[in-house]
Amino acid sequence: MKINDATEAVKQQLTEKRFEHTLRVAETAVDLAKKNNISEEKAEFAAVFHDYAKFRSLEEMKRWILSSSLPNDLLHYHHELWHAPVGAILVREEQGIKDKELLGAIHYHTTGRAHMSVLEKVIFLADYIEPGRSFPGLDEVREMAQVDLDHACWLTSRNTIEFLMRKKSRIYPDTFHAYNDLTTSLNGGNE
Ligand code: DGI
Ligand code: FE
Ligand code: FE
Repeated sequence: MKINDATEAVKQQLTEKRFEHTLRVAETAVDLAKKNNISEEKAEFAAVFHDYAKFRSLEEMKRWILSSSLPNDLLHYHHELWHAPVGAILVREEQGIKDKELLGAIHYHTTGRAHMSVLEKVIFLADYIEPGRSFPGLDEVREMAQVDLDHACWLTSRNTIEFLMRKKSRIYPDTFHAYNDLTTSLNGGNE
Protein backbone atom coordinates (compact mmCIF):
# COMPACT_ATOMS: atom_id res chain seq x y z
CA MET A 1 0.00 0.00 0.00
CA LYS A 2 1.22 3.51 -0.82
CA ILE A 3 1.01 6.30 1.71
CA ASN A 4 -1.32 8.32 -0.54
CA ASP A 5 -3.75 5.39 -0.68
CA ALA A 6 -3.59 5.05 3.10
CA THR A 7 -4.29 8.75 3.54
CA GLU A 8 -7.21 8.58 1.10
CA ALA A 9 -8.67 5.54 2.91
CA VAL A 10 -8.39 7.29 6.28
CA LYS A 11 -9.99 10.47 4.93
CA GLN A 12 -13.16 8.45 4.23
CA GLN A 13 -13.29 7.40 7.91
CA LEU A 14 -12.86 10.76 9.61
CA THR A 15 -14.32 14.23 9.89
CA GLU A 16 -12.40 17.08 8.26
CA LYS A 17 -11.13 18.24 11.67
CA ARG A 18 -9.96 14.79 12.75
CA PHE A 19 -8.34 14.23 9.34
CA GLU A 20 -6.35 17.46 9.71
CA HIS A 21 -5.27 16.35 13.20
CA THR A 22 -4.12 13.07 11.61
CA LEU A 23 -2.01 14.89 9.01
CA ARG A 24 -0.35 16.95 11.75
CA VAL A 25 0.34 13.80 13.80
CA ALA A 26 1.92 12.25 10.70
CA GLU A 27 4.19 15.24 10.13
CA THR A 28 5.20 15.24 13.80
CA ALA A 29 5.76 11.47 13.79
CA VAL A 30 8.04 11.63 10.73
CA ASP A 31 10.12 14.29 12.45
CA LEU A 32 10.39 12.23 15.66
CA ALA A 33 11.20 9.08 13.66
CA LYS A 34 14.07 10.87 11.92
CA LYS A 35 15.44 12.14 15.25
CA ASN A 36 15.23 8.67 16.82
CA ASN A 37 16.58 6.64 13.89
CA ILE A 38 13.55 4.56 13.03
CA SER A 39 11.74 4.14 9.71
CA GLU A 40 10.06 7.41 8.75
CA GLU A 41 7.84 5.51 6.35
CA LYS A 42 6.51 3.17 9.04
CA ALA A 43 5.97 6.09 11.43
CA GLU A 44 4.01 7.93 8.75
CA PHE A 45 1.76 4.93 8.06
CA ALA A 46 1.15 4.34 11.79
CA ALA A 47 0.29 8.00 12.33
CA VAL A 48 -2.02 8.16 9.31
CA PHE A 49 -3.96 5.15 10.64
CA HIS A 50 -3.80 5.93 14.39
CA ASP A 51 -7.37 7.31 14.76
CA TYR A 52 -8.90 5.10 12.04
CA ALA A 53 -11.69 3.80 14.34
CA LYS A 54 -12.45 7.13 16.02
CA PHE A 55 -15.94 7.47 14.52
CA ARG A 56 -17.17 3.89 14.71
CA SER A 57 -20.29 3.43 16.84
CA LEU A 58 -19.96 2.24 20.41
CA GLU A 59 -21.94 -0.85 19.45
CA GLU A 60 -19.53 -1.75 16.67
CA MET A 61 -16.46 -1.17 18.84
CA LYS A 62 -18.00 -3.25 21.62
CA ARG A 63 -18.59 -6.07 19.14
CA TRP A 64 -14.97 -5.99 17.95
CA ILE A 65 -13.71 -6.07 21.54
CA LEU A 66 -15.86 -9.10 22.34
CA SER A 67 -15.14 -11.00 19.12
CA SER A 68 -11.39 -10.39 18.82
CA SER A 69 -8.40 -11.14 20.99
CA LEU A 70 -8.65 -7.70 22.64
CA PRO A 71 -8.92 -7.70 26.45
CA ASN A 72 -12.56 -7.51 27.55
CA ASP A 73 -11.65 -5.32 30.52
CA LEU A 74 -11.63 -2.40 28.05
CA LEU A 75 -15.42 -2.48 28.31
CA HIS A 76 -15.17 -1.47 31.99
CA TYR A 77 -13.29 1.70 31.10
CA HIS A 78 -14.25 4.86 29.22
CA HIS A 79 -15.24 4.28 25.59
CA GLU A 80 -12.76 7.02 24.57
CA LEU A 81 -10.11 4.32 24.99
CA TRP A 82 -11.69 1.82 22.61
CA HIS A 83 -10.85 3.45 19.28
CA ALA A 84 -7.13 2.72 19.68
CA PRO A 85 -7.18 -1.09 20.13
CA VAL A 86 -10.20 -1.46 17.83
CA GLY A 87 -8.39 0.71 15.26
CA ALA A 88 -5.50 -1.76 15.19
CA ILE A 89 -7.95 -4.61 14.48
CA LEU A 90 -9.83 -2.68 11.78
CA VAL A 91 -6.68 -1.50 10.01
CA ARG A 92 -5.65 -5.15 9.80
CA GLU A 93 -9.07 -6.46 8.74
CA GLU A 94 -10.14 -3.65 6.39
CA GLN A 95 -6.87 -2.26 5.09
CA GLY A 96 -4.79 -5.43 5.09
CA ILE A 97 -1.97 -4.02 7.21
CA LYS A 98 -0.12 -6.97 8.74
CA ASP A 99 2.94 -5.34 10.30
CA LYS A 100 2.69 -6.15 14.05
CA GLU A 101 4.85 -3.22 15.08
CA LEU A 102 2.73 -0.78 13.12
CA LEU A 103 -0.48 -2.27 14.54
CA GLY A 104 0.99 -2.05 18.06
CA ALA A 105 1.62 1.66 17.62
CA ILE A 106 -2.05 2.17 16.69
CA HIS A 107 -3.23 -0.10 19.53
CA TYR A 108 -1.32 1.70 22.29
CA HIS A 109 -1.44 5.29 21.05
CA THR A 110 -3.91 6.47 23.73
CA THR A 111 -2.68 4.71 26.88
CA GLY A 112 0.87 3.68 26.10
CA ARG A 113 2.05 0.49 27.84
CA ALA A 114 5.12 -0.96 29.54
CA HIS A 115 8.09 -1.65 27.27
CA MET A 116 6.91 0.45 24.33
CA SER A 117 8.90 0.17 21.11
CA VAL A 118 10.46 3.35 19.75
CA LEU A 119 7.71 3.44 17.10
CA GLU A 120 5.02 3.15 19.80
CA LYS A 121 6.62 6.01 21.73
CA VAL A 122 6.84 8.15 18.59
CA ILE A 123 3.11 7.76 17.85
CA PHE A 124 2.07 8.15 21.51
CA LEU A 125 4.04 11.39 21.71
CA ALA A 126 3.23 12.77 18.24
CA ASP A 127 -0.49 12.45 19.00
CA TYR A 128 0.00 14.48 22.18
CA ILE A 129 2.25 17.27 20.88
CA GLU A 130 1.02 17.82 17.30
CA PRO A 131 0.92 21.58 16.59
CA GLY A 132 -2.88 21.81 16.68
CA ARG A 133 -3.04 20.93 20.39
CA SER A 134 -2.83 23.56 23.08
CA PHE A 135 -3.00 23.15 26.84
CA PRO A 136 -0.90 24.08 29.86
CA GLY A 137 2.40 22.23 30.06
CA LEU A 138 2.49 21.25 26.42
CA ASP A 139 5.43 23.48 25.46
CA GLU A 140 7.61 21.71 28.02
CA VAL A 141 6.77 18.35 26.41
CA ARG A 142 7.39 19.73 22.90
CA GLU A 143 10.82 20.99 23.92
CA MET A 144 11.69 17.70 25.61
CA ALA A 145 10.57 15.79 22.50
CA GLN A 146 13.36 17.48 20.56
CA VAL A 147 16.03 16.05 22.86
CA ASP A 148 14.80 13.00 24.82
CA LEU A 149 12.02 10.70 23.58
CA ASP A 150 11.71 8.74 26.86
CA HIS A 151 11.58 11.83 29.02
CA ALA A 152 8.97 13.43 26.73
CA CYS A 153 6.85 10.25 26.88
CA TRP A 154 7.21 10.25 30.66
CA LEU A 155 5.90 13.86 30.82
CA THR A 156 3.01 12.89 28.53
CA SER A 157 2.13 9.92 30.68
CA ARG A 158 2.39 11.89 33.93
CA ASN A 159 0.31 14.79 32.55
CA THR A 160 -2.37 12.42 31.29
CA ILE A 161 -2.64 10.64 34.66
CA GLU A 162 -2.75 13.98 36.51
CA PHE A 163 -5.44 15.21 34.12
CA LEU A 164 -7.54 12.07 34.55
CA MET A 165 -7.22 12.08 38.34
CA ARG A 166 -8.13 15.77 38.47
CA LYS A 167 -11.40 15.03 36.70
CA LYS A 168 -12.03 11.90 38.77
CA SER A 169 -11.75 9.53 35.79
CA ARG A 170 -10.83 5.89 36.03
CA ILE A 171 -7.39 5.07 34.66
CA TYR A 172 -6.73 2.07 32.46
CA PRO A 173 -3.93 -0.23 33.76
CA ASP A 174 -1.77 0.22 30.63
CA THR A 175 -1.74 3.97 31.31
CA PHE A 176 -0.18 3.28 34.73
CA HIS A 177 2.12 0.59 33.31
CA ALA A 178 3.47 3.10 30.78
CA TYR A 179 4.12 5.64 33.53
CA ASN A 180 5.84 3.12 35.81
CA ASP A 181 8.02 1.74 33.04
CA LEU A 182 9.06 5.18 31.77
CA THR A 183 9.81 6.22 35.36
CA THR A 184 12.12 3.22 35.75
CA SER A 185 13.92 4.18 32.52
CA LEU A 186 14.36 7.79 33.64
CA ASN A 187 15.79 6.60 36.95
CA GLY A 188 18.35 4.45 35.19
CA GLY A 189 16.61 1.15 35.88
CA ASN A 190 16.16 1.73 39.62
CA GLU A 191 12.55 2.09 40.76
O1 DGI B 1 -7.89 10.31 19.76
P1 DGI B 1 -7.24 11.61 20.18
O2 DGI B 1 -8.24 12.60 20.70
O3 DGI B 1 -6.36 12.19 19.12
O4 DGI B 1 -6.25 11.31 21.41
P2 DGI B 1 -6.13 9.99 22.31
O5 DGI B 1 -6.33 8.78 21.50
O6 DGI B 1 -4.81 10.11 23.04
O7 DGI B 1 -7.32 10.10 23.35
C1 DGI B 1 -7.17 11.10 24.30
C2 DGI B 1 -8.13 10.92 25.44
O8 DGI B 1 -8.00 9.67 26.07
C3 DGI B 1 -7.82 11.99 26.47
O9 DGI B 1 -9.03 12.66 26.78
C4 DGI B 1 -7.28 11.24 27.63
C5 DGI B 1 -7.94 9.90 27.45
N1 DGI B 1 -7.22 8.83 28.14
C6 DGI B 1 -5.94 8.41 28.03
N2 DGI B 1 -5.67 7.43 28.90
C7 DGI B 1 -6.82 7.19 29.58
C8 DGI B 1 -7.81 8.07 29.09
N3 DGI B 1 -9.08 8.12 29.56
C9 DGI B 1 -9.40 7.27 30.56
N4 DGI B 1 -10.64 7.31 31.03
N5 DGI B 1 -8.49 6.39 31.08
C10 DGI B 1 -7.19 6.30 30.63
O10 DGI B 1 -6.40 5.49 31.12
FE1 FE C 1 -6.72 8.61 19.36
FE1 FE D 1 -5.18 11.28 17.62
